[in-house]
Amino acid sequence: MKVQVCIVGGGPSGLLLSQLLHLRGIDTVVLEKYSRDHVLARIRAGVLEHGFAELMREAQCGERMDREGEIHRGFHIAHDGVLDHVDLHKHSGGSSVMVYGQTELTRDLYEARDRLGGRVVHNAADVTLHDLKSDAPYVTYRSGDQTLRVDCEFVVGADGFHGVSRKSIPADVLREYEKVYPFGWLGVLSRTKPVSPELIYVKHERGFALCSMRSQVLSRYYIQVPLTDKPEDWSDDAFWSELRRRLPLDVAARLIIGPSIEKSIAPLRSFVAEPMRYGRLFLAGDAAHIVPPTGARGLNTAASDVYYLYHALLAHYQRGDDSGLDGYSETALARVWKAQRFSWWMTTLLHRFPDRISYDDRLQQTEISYLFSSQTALRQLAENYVGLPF
Ligand code: RFL
Ligand code: PHB
Repeated sequence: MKVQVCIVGGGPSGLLLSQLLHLRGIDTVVLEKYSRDHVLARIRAGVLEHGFAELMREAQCGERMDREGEIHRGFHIAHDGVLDHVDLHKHSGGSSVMVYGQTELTRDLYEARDRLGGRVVHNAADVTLHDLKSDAPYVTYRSGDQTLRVDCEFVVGADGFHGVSRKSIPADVLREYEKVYPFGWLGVLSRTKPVSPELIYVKHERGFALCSMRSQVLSRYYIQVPLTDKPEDWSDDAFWSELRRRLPLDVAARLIIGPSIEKSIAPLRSFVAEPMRYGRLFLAGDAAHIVPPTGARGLNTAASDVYYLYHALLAHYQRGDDSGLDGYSETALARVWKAQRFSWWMTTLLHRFPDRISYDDRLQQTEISYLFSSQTALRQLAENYVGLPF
């Protein structure tokens, strides 16, 4: 097979880029390691920034998102038994976020790819990238007992944190920055009415908690747990009672519980790989960087990579202008690091660190009281949460 752009990874980054390029007449194929059902069984992000929602509309994938997604103009932070409000709309100068699940968004992208006859190969095993420094790179993969080859002009590595693309960059070229947090988030999805119309981030002496949602009938809750815990260690009853203990009393009293339909633990980690380009390979999304979920930046940062790469490839194919491709790594990384900074800040603000000292506790309390006493501090939070401009 011969295409202009071979995209490795059929998650949101790969699918969105392939859809945007296809609409502009640029030929792509997406190679995905797993089946579509497997990809659609992942429960991940829930909060989309305005720029991402715009990109979904440009990709002609925004219809259901605009119908079923919820616009949120603010969220709460619970601490010391009180519930403080962050008015995103007011403090960001009129912006808001969209609450729409990554699972639904990925489904919409797959359906859009089907409608246009886009090529997405599932169960592509042993994907291997070749000759990335040449003008004629190619990718091989195994399907059953056949090895197939895709010749292309560019390769996009959108295969997530555990993918092969980043690992195809020689170790003496790649620089990796990593911070592993000493806890994880235990997440539960339940078919219940959310406890609050807006998200509640909770700082509590027993550990962080988050009340989120996918719709008015589907709730998503998280609690901070030690890294040694396993989802099987937590019965539904144990989860609900721990969540209740971390919520302010009146919120706990309103919590509606039900059987979990998904329960999983995500470790918290920050990671950045530099550069995001090696020859004809461009990395996008979790393949190049991940953040702890606290600031809801992961998928949104993936979307800004897609935005830069889409425009860079358009300029190359439409005008022979390679400045966007040449500047891609630097441009994308500048925004990536700002998302890293914000996620680190929110994680540090709200979690209970096992190795903390009393000084850290007082600083954390002071940071919270400063936040809610300063319009400038609230503006900084709002500006980052709704998404910095692309
Ligand atoms: P993905 O989604 O990991 O997709 C990569 C795809 O590549 C495939 N793949 C391969 N394909 C071919 N060959 C190989 N060798 C391959 N290896 C892997 C995989 O099967 C997969 O289909 O990366 P992508 O597209 O860059 O998207 C990134 C997002 O998934 C991620 O950043 C977010 O989910 C992070 N995140 C959140 N982000 C937000 O912006 N807002 C949120 O509210 C938010 N909440 C979250 C989150 C992530 C979480 N977890 C579980 C990590 C909440 C959680 C709990
Ligand atoms: C989610 O709904 O899964 C979610 C929302 C906000 C976050 C992280 C996860 O910061």
